[in-house]
Amino acid sequence: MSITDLLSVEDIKKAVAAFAAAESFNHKKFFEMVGLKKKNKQDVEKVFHILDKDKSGFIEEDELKFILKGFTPDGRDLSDKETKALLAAGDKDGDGKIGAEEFSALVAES
Ligand SMILES: [Ca+2]
Ligand SMILES: [Ca+2]
Repeated sequence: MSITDLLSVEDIKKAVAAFAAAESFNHKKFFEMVGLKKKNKQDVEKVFHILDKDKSGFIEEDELKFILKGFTPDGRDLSDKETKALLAAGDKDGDGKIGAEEFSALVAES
C-alpha cells in the first residue's frame, strides 16, 4: 500500500508545495488540500499506518517531523516547533504520540 494508492499525486504535490516555506505548516489546511479530509475512516487509517514507519501503532514525534516525507519523498522536514505544535494538536490523551483514533480525530476536525 502506497500513499498514492489513496491520494492523488497532484493533490500531494500542491499541498506539500503550499507549505514549502519554513514554519508555514498548517495541518488543517494540509489535510484538506491533500484530500485526506474527504476520505473515509478506513482510508484515513491506512494513511496513518503508512506514516507509522516503524509500525509501532503510534506516530511518534520523530515520525511527525518527517510527516511530509510520508506523502512525497521530496517533502521537507518539519521544524521542531511545527512538530511540537502538530503533536499538541493531535495528542488528546497526552502520551506524547498520536494513535490511530487520535489521527482520525485530528483529520476530521481539521
Ligand atoms: Ca511509530
Ligand atoms: Ca496520544
